[in-house]
Amino acid sequence: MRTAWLTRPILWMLVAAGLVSALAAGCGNSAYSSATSTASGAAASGSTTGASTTVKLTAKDIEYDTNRITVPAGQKITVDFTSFDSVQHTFAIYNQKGDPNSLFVAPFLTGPNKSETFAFTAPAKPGNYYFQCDVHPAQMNGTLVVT
Ligand SMILES: [Cu+2]
Repeated sequence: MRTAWLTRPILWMLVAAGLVSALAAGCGNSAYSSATSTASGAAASGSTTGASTTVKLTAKDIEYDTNRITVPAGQKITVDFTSFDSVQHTFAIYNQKGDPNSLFVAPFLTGPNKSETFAFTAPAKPGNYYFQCDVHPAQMNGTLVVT
Protein backbone atom coordinates (compact mmCIF):
# COMPACT_ATOMS: atom_id res chain seq x y z
CA MET A 1 0.00 0.00 0.00
CA ARG A 2 2.71 2.39 0.88
CA THR A 3 4.70 1.40 -2.16
CA ALA A 4 1.68 1.90 -4.43
CA TRP A 5 1.30 5.42 -3.11
CA LEU A 6 4.94 6.08 -3.63
CA THR A 7 5.45 4.55 -7.03
CA ARG A 8 2.56 6.17 -8.78
CA PRO A 9 3.57 9.79 -8.32
CA ILE A 10 7.12 8.85 -9.10
CA LEU A 11 6.03 7.26 -12.35
CA TRP A 12 4.07 10.36 -13.26
CA MET A 13 7.03 12.51 -12.38
CA LEU A 14 9.22 10.39 -14.62
CA VAL A 15 6.73 10.70 -17.47
CA ALA A 16 6.46 14.44 -16.93
CA ALA A 17 10.21 14.83 -16.70
CA GLY A 18 10.66 12.83 -19.88
CA LEU A 19 8.14 15.00 -21.64
CA VAL A 20 9.76 18.18 -20.42
CA SER A 21 13.24 17.07 -21.37
CA ALA A 22 11.99 15.92 -24.78
CA LEU A 23 10.43 19.33 -25.30
CA ALA A 24 13.51 21.07 -24.01
CA ALA A 25 15.71 19.00 -26.26
CA GLY A 26 13.48 19.79 -29.22
CA CYS A 27 13.54 23.48 -28.50
CA GLY A 28 17.18 23.43 -27.60
CA ASN A 29 18.12 21.65 -30.76
CA SER A 30 16.30 24.02 -33.05
CA ALA A 31 17.59 27.06 -31.20
CA TYR A 32 21.06 25.62 -31.22
CA SER A 33 21.11 24.74 -34.90
CA SER A 34 19.68 28.06 -35.99
CA ALA A 35 22.11 29.92 -33.76
CA THR A 36 25.09 28.01 -35.05
CA SER A 37 24.11 28.14 -38.69
CA THR A 38 23.50 31.87 -38.68
CA ALA A 39 25.89 33.20 -36.07
CA SER A 40 28.80 30.80 -35.73
CA GLY A 41 30.82 32.41 -38.48
CA ALA A 42 30.22 35.88 -37.17
CA ALA A 43 30.96 34.96 -33.57
CA ALA A 44 34.14 33.05 -34.24
CA SER A 45 35.59 34.95 -37.15
CA GLY A 46 34.40 38.49 -36.80
CA SER A 47 32.23 40.06 -39.43
CA THR A 48 32.05 38.60 -42.89
CA THR A 49 31.36 40.94 -45.75
CA GLY A 50 31.18 39.48 -49.20
CA ALA A 51 34.39 37.61 -49.92
CA SER A 52 36.44 39.03 -47.10
CA THR A 53 36.46 38.52 -43.37
CA THR A 54 37.51 40.97 -40.69
CA VAL A 55 39.01 39.74 -37.44
CA LYS A 56 39.69 41.89 -34.39
CA LEU A 57 42.78 40.98 -32.42
CA THR A 58 44.07 42.65 -29.29
CA ALA A 59 47.35 42.34 -27.42
CA LYS A 60 47.46 43.27 -23.76
CA ASP A 61 49.87 42.27 -20.99
CA ILE A 62 51.80 40.15 -23.50
CA GLU A 63 48.72 38.11 -24.36
CA TYR A 64 46.38 37.96 -27.30
CA ASP A 65 42.73 38.28 -26.41
CA THR A 66 42.07 34.92 -28.08
CA ASN A 67 43.89 31.65 -28.68
CA ARG A 68 41.59 30.56 -31.48
CA ILE A 69 40.76 32.35 -34.71
CA THR A 70 38.48 30.74 -37.27
CA VAL A 71 38.60 31.84 -40.90
CA PRO A 72 37.21 30.52 -44.18
CA ALA A 73 39.72 28.80 -46.48
CA GLY A 74 41.24 30.85 -49.26
CA GLN A 75 39.55 34.05 -48.20
CA LYS A 76 41.14 37.44 -47.68
CA ILE A 77 41.31 38.06 -43.96
CA THR A 78 41.62 41.60 -42.71
CA VAL A 79 42.89 41.92 -39.15
CA ASP A 80 42.32 44.96 -36.98
CA PHE A 81 45.19 44.58 -34.55
CA THR A 82 45.38 46.71 -31.42
CA SER A 83 48.13 46.70 -28.83
CA PHE A 84 47.95 48.10 -25.32
CA ASP A 85 51.53 47.11 -24.60
CA SER A 86 54.64 49.23 -24.94
CA VAL A 87 56.63 46.30 -26.32
CA GLN A 88 56.58 45.15 -29.93
CA HIS A 89 54.12 42.52 -31.06
CA THR A 90 53.36 40.85 -34.32
CA PHE A 91 51.11 38.13 -35.69
CA ALA A 92 52.62 35.26 -37.64
CA ILE A 93 51.02 32.15 -39.12
CA TYR A 94 52.69 28.74 -39.40
CA ASN A 95 51.63 25.34 -40.61
CA GLN A 96 52.28 24.11 -37.11
CA LYS A 97 54.04 25.07 -33.90
CA GLY A 98 57.80 25.15 -34.24
CA ASP A 99 57.84 25.42 -38.02
CA PRO A 100 60.87 27.43 -39.12
CA ASN A 101 59.03 28.99 -42.06
CA SER A 102 56.06 31.25 -41.53
CA LEU A 103 53.17 31.46 -43.95
CA PHE A 104 52.60 35.08 -43.05
CA VAL A 105 54.03 37.72 -40.73
CA ALA A 106 52.28 40.98 -39.95
CA PRO A 107 54.23 44.22 -39.55
CA PHE A 108 55.50 44.78 -36.02
CA LEU A 109 53.23 46.92 -33.89
CA THR A 110 54.56 48.93 -30.98
CA GLY A 111 52.02 50.33 -28.57
CA PRO A 112 50.74 51.28 -26.22
CA ASN A 113 47.29 52.01 -27.58
CA LYS A 114 48.21 51.67 -31.23
CA SER A 115 46.33 49.88 -33.97
CA GLU A 116 47.18 48.62 -37.39
CA THR A 117 45.22 46.85 -40.07
CA PHE A 118 46.77 44.14 -42.15
CA ALA A 119 45.47 41.40 -44.39
CA PHE A 120 46.46 37.89 -45.33
CA THR A 121 44.96 35.19 -47.46
CA ALA A 122 43.75 32.23 -45.44
CA PRO A 123 45.33 28.90 -46.40
CA ALA A 124 43.39 27.15 -49.16
CA LYS A 125 43.44 23.84 -47.33
CA PRO A 126 41.09 23.56 -44.32
CA GLY A 127 42.68 22.45 -41.08
CA ASN A 128 44.36 23.69 -37.95
CA TYR A 129 47.26 26.09 -38.33
CA TYR A 130 49.30 27.91 -35.72
CA PHE A 131 49.67 31.57 -34.98
CA GLN A 132 52.00 33.35 -32.62
CA CYS A 133 53.68 36.62 -31.86
CA ASP A 134 57.24 36.07 -33.05
CA VAL A 135 58.50 38.31 -30.25
CA HIS A 136 56.66 36.36 -27.52
CA PRO A 137 55.98 32.92 -29.01
CA ALA A 138 55.66 31.24 -25.61
CA GLN A 139 53.05 33.65 -24.25
CA MET A 140 51.17 34.72 -27.36
CA ASN A 141 49.96 31.91 -29.58
CA GLY A 142 46.91 30.00 -30.69
CA THR A 143 45.20 27.94 -33.32
CA LEU A 144 44.14 29.33 -36.65
CA VAL A 145 41.22 27.17 -37.69
CA VAL A 146 40.65 27.20 -41.44
CA THR A 147 37.24 25.89 -42.43
CU1 LIG B 1 54.34 39.93 -28.61
